Amino acid sequence: RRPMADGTIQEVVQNHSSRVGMTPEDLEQSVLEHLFYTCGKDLRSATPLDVYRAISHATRDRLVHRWLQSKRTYFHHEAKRVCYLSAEFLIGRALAQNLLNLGIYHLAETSLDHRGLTLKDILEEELDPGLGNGGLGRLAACFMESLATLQYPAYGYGIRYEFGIFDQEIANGWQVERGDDWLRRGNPWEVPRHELSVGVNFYGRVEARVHVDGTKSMHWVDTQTVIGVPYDTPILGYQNNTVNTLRLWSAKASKEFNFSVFNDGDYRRAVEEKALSESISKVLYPNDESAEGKELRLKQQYFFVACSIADIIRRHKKRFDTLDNLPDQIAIQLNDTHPAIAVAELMRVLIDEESIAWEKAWELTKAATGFTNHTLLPEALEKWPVPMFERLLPRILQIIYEINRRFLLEVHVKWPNDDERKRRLSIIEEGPVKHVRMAHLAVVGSHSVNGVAELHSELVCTQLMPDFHDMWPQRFNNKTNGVTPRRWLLQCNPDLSEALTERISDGWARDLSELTKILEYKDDTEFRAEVRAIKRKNKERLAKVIESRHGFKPNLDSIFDVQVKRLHEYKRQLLNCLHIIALYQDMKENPESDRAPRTFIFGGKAAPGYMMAKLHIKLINDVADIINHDPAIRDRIKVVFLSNYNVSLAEIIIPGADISEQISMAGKEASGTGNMKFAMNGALTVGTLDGANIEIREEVGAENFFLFGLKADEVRGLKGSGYNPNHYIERSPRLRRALDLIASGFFSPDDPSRFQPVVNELRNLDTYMLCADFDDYFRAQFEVDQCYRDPENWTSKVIENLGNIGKFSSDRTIEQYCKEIWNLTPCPIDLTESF
Ligand code: 7GP
Repeated sequence: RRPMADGTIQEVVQNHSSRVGMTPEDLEQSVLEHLFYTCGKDLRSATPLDVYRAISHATRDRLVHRWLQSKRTYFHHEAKRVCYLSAEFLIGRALAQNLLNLGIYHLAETSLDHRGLTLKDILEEELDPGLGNGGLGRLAACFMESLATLQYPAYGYGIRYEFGIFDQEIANGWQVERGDDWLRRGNPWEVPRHELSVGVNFYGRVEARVHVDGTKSMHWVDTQTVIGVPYDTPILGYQNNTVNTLRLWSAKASKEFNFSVFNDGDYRRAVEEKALSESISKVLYPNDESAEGKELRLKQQYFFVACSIADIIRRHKKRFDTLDNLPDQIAIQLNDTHPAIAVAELMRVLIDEESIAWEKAWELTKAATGFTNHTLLPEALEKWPVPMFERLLPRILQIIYEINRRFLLEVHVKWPNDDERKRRLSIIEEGPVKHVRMAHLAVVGSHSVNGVAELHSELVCTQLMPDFHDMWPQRFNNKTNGVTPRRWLLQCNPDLSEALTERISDGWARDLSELTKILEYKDDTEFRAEVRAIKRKNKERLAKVIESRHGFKPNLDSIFDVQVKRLHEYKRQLLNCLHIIALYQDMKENPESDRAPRTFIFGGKAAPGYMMAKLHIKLINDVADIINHDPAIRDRIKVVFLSNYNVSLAEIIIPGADISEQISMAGKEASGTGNMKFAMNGALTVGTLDGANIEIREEVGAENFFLFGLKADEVRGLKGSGYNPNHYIERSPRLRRALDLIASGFFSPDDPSRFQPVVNELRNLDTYMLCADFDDYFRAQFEVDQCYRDPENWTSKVIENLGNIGKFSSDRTIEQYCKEIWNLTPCPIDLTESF
């Protein structure tokens, strides 16, 4: 044997058994080695952070051979892969997830225990990567996990924001934002790949060159270049050998600094240019469902898309000497319109760099690309002013104009002389300032357009893009969202997981439809008691968090009634708050009234510029302050706003919930995914017929779901015929009284008119129809109370929810994307195969 043989995966792995071995001793050895060699510490001097780093590296080591082997397998088997382009990946903490998916969680507990350390505490050392705002980013993370678990070749492409979603503090009831410096402790999960850096062009101008043979080519010249450096994070499947890659791009200046400026003595300006380039990947825009018209945001989008397309083409050309088979090899999925510019960028690369004819390039682009819409809110539709676009990306704008010209010709053939229709369909919106409509570009450049729940997909066809649906009805389809049961049951609810596994064995974690087997135990008194005991334990865990932050421990016998999600008027946290106020007034008026005690728990961030949402946070906190301190109420009502809701806090809150609030105005919530997580963890839903609530109710049974409110078509009808909130306020003494109490300054004695804007909106406009839904909501909540008094009945509803929630695994969603949009087949990884 040569001292340094050929260095194959198999050989390296053999020589480093402590780095891949799976006994407690192997792991212990490996952790100690990393403490020593990676952290430069021994056990005596190690801090908890050092231990976290060491065990993370020891865990990562166990992924590396699977990771390399996955890449090689895909390459050699020419497996078609999906490239999921998303401006957000809200992945949450990695260590516990990787230990679980490797199947060594308990082993790691044991190894640390040998050294007097507790894994649970070490896990808390990991900062939660917040590289997303909410549902859209978290969905991307669930998809990446499911893709790996189902052994599909997949790459996630996004931005390595230096600062993720802001940290939220609550100061005197108001939201205060702080920068999220999530990399300050280093990140053991990422691997930079400097050798795969990509240059991205901005600004400059386009030069047409006519060649001797009469052909013309376009050249984007005098550009400013920014370098994209990829950072790779491994995504491991559940107890298999698949490790896919999440590749996030970080912006780096192409010149460290401008030497001529430096030599002229202007050191500040020389460094400033560098800082400007690198600002591209500096921070995540914290808007949820509202477009940000800033140039820097467009730069971010083009930056990560251009890097990703270059990477895709590079890898393809390494394997094939043609691009004709591109759509047989890759599927590109656009996660909303943030990466929609990929349509034009892929065209640019195919035409300008690969000299492919327009028609052929267009065929390839459309065949490769799919587009998912995530919201119907008009304010979320991205539009870029043409003058800005032209300055920043002149060549891309030219290509978009050409795409549009050819598209409008197609429209003309289908509907001659229908100029109004052309105006509606055009990628370019006319007006004092022209705008590029990114959703139009995405639809025109894709072979598939999908919504994220049945109702939502239907509304995409009938309300959002009816003209496009007229044009290409076959292009539109639905893919109802799902969540990964590994993180959202196995990891966050270990006791419930164990109780399930004990009865129906462990198959549910890879096939969630197996949960139906638990329905056999619906009437088993022992199982029911266990379900209740587990919920109580999870409530206790949540209560401890509340106690540590708020100084009181909620009554574990109270209903834990939870609404956690981004703050938005359409999600109607305010309706929940009105119910609390009405309940409070009822109790004050009738102290003997015998309603079940409740703990109302809120969590969620408001976009920093969204004043009304921030005022709602303040209202919830002011209401909490008054009610929690009212001696007449005792602990029959408590209200808590938990600050800085994020993935790791969700993992504690969701298993501790009795009631899940999913109360958006019908027709506004595209799907929701929190709704699925709660039902999966034994909470009952109070909800409207919106998004995936409809399908959840269908699955778990109407009798196991607290329904209220207008339906989407009723909302539309009422809006159409002139909605007047006063009509409802007059007829509802409870609602009137609650509004009067807020308006009186009762909750804001230091500033009695503080909540006047809230009351005015409800009395004058009530855009989201809280007034119309209030009485029915109150009725549904009363039913919740009645039901909670009968624990056996409640538990049987909980079990019906659990047993019928299988559809909402993201595994099911991903199987549908693979079969119906991407045309992918699984590519299992064999660690013994050598290439
Ligand atoms: C969200 C939708 O609001 C939510 O209903 C859905 O479950 C989730 O996407 C995943 O599909 N949308 C966003 O988070 C968002 O920012 C604007 O949409 C682009």
